[in-house]
Amino acid sequence: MSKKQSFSRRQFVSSAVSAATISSWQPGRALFAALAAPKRGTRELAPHSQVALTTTPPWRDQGILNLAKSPYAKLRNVPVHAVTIENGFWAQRREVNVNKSIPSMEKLLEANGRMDNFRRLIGKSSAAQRGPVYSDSDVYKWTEAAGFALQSGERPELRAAVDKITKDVVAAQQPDGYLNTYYVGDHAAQRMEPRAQQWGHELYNMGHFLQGAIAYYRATGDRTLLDAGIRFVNDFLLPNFGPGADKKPLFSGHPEMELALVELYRITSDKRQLDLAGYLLAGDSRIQVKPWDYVYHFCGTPFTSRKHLEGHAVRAMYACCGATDYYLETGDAAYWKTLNVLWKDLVSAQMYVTGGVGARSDGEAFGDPYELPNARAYGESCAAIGNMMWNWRMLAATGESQYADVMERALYNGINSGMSLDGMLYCYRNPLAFDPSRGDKIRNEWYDTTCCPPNLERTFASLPGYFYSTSREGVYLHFYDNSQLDWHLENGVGLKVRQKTNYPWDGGVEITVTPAEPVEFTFFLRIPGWTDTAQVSVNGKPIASATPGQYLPIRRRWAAGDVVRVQFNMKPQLLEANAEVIENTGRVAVQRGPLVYCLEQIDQPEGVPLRKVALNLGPKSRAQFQEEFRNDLLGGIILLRHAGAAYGESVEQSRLYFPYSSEPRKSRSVSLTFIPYYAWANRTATPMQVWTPVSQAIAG
Ligand code: FUB
Ligand code: ZN
Repeated sequence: MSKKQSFSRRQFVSSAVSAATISSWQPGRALFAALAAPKRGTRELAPHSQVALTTTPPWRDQGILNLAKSPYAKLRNVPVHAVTIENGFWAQRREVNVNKSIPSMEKLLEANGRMDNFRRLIGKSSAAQRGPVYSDSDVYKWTEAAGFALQSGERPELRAAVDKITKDVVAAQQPDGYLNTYYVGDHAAQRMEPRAQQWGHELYNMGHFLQGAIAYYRATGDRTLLDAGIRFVNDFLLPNFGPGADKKPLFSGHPEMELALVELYRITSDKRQLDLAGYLLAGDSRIQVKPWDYVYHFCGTPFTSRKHLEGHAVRAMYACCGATDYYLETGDAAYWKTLNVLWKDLVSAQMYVTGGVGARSDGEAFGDPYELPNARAYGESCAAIGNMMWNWRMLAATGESQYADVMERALYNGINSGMSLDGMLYCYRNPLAFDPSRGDKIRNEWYDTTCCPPNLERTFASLPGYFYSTSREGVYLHFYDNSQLDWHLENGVGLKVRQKTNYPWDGGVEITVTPAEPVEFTFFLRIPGWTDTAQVSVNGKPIASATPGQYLPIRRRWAAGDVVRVQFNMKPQLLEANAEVIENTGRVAVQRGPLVYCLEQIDQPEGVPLRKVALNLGPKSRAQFQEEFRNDLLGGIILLRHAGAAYGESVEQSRLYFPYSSEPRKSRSVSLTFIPYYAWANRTATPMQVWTPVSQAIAG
């Protein structure tokens, strides 16, 4: 029996519609009614008039997600503008992002015809359509990156650049609300046909459109793009697609629209948009695809029937984001159960130590459990970003630090590696071992499928919005870096929090808490899972019970100038992988604080190839790392040195197979130099590896 057949219509409907939507529902009619009924204040308006938008909080104060009214969110987002990341680790990165990456990406999108694709439709260009079917999303993701950058402050040039392209994009929208630059002309007949739904990315593009439109709206209050997105959803999708005999079924093909629809719902309060997200997540049994396609596309079959992560990794991560968003609004227990099953699968068998996901290049997909190859790792930047986005939603649902730990792992490593230090080159794949002699160029300015570069840009631009959350009890601090929060508690009392630190190089953070008036609340301090000890004090008085991997709740009456001091243990650690991860047998990875380290050939002694080295973990040298801060190297890093062994070439070992010998292999002592993984491939292309073999045979 195919997966599809195993779901009854009732299961499908019940998972698509929240109990809140329908108090007494008639099978087969309720979802139809929920999606089709005109809503007062929205559909009763003429199609092109403006939909009323939520005013809680006002647009300027909405976070990355507007969870202000989400009934199942424990934590609420803090707007991007409320956090200023100052001189330090992320400021450097974000500076490059906004001054180099975002402007250069605009030029590249122009040079590669992505903007002309829109202009052609409005008679402003005669250039032929360029790029794959998902090319529109490149422009929209860039718009989102610009939108987040503008949430952090005025940038007239950037704003003008967005406004310019926005005019052309909106002008290219069809009168019925449809918008796509590929399914026009000769391709118009295929528009939203089953095959196009499966492979054509029409909904994926428009999902990114909505995200870009929302970020830009939250930066500027300009709703031009947002209104166009609402037209697409309200005038084109809702009247024509969805459950019910008079509507065509939808298959999202590449999940993305789901999470965008929920965020749109958070702006419009139009429940049909949330229901449509639920409908997409549930799948429509009228669309039949091959069983393999339900795996690959990670949609089309009820999300709540999923038992493990599989198929295309970005699709799966975005589906999990959408499903968590849907849960945050509906509290549907079946979703929560599935999300937990999938999350467990993620952290126990599918995630790289860098936070990257999606091991296989074939299908850009999750592999079998524990299939985490190093050199062949795919680890697409977009998938690591999807991982972080999903965990942000899980964190909002629970307030549990385990989700922030995954976010931090992905952010500092598998995401951060995706953009070169000068902000001009990008990794699509983020492997954990690499040999350039095989001809692969890992960092490139442009990819014809250029999903990752603007995705990285929007992530770095949105970063301030991930530092804090609020809850009814107080405020949560998730990420450490020099920064200032200027926001308020949920009871309205103003709150400033200043962090002073040299994190992630140093484990000490000084946090000054300044409420507008003395007030009792809980300050939830994230104690990262990677530290084995954490000393915390408030105004010099030690606070016991800081537990790694949990938030430390500090409840007290806070007054202006209270100081929390935190000290995490930054001693480098050696990590082993589960024995099922066969490639890592006998190997260790090095992590210091949140940063995973790697060996790059260029840093090793002359004539010592990486494939012939081992870390000397004999009794005297075990985990004895020397740390050196190098301001002049890779933007300023702490590099680590450790005793190692370099094996010579023996005649036997040059053969494919040779007789076993119990004699220890001959080696000489060398010093191995590790750099943070995110900084790899920023110099001459040389081999790299994260997991290094261990030698115990040698006395240290
Ligand atoms: O299909 C659109 C994007 O292109 C996916 O998210 C990436 O994996 C790449 O295939
Ligand atoms: Zn990508």
